[in-house]
Amino acid sequence: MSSHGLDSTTVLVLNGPNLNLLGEREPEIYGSDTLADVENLCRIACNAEGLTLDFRQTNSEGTLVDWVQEGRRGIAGLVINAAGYTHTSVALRDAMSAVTVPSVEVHISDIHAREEFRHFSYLTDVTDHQVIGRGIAGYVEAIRWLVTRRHR
Ligand code: CA2
Repeated sequence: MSSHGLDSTTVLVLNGPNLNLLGEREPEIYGSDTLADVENLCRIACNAEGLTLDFRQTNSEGTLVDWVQEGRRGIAGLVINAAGYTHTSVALRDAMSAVTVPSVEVHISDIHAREEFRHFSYLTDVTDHQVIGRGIAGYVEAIRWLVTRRHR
């Protein structure tokens, strides 16, 4: 979707490196749905709440930092699956720590049940909520969490 026109009804969903390959391999870990399927689920969840979805993927750390900065204020909420950068990126963590809107960290797989190097996330204590190991339904859960948070 377009990268402009963010407003108070926008849910920004950011996806990090290699998530464009979702559904292509490792279905036992990530399932066989594609990122386009994830986007469709997110759009349905947002539309049902009168929210507008802006769904993006990049393989570039700097682009993710730029997008987090873009969404740091004035939107309904931010959902991020930083993929591999979850476990490596101080820069992304620093960007997330400047976010003033509600934020949710999502991981399709249970990072705590996998290799040791996936157990630590730089984003966990700079996000308001985490949805981990729920498959792609975790994105919808994250959007629903933002909605309940919004109506508090
Ligand atoms: O479980 C998740 O959502 C992850 O964020 C996915 C990342 C991984 O590095 C994290 O530890 C956990 C990997 C995303 C790339 O996924 C692929 C899927 C199919 C084929 C190739 C890569």
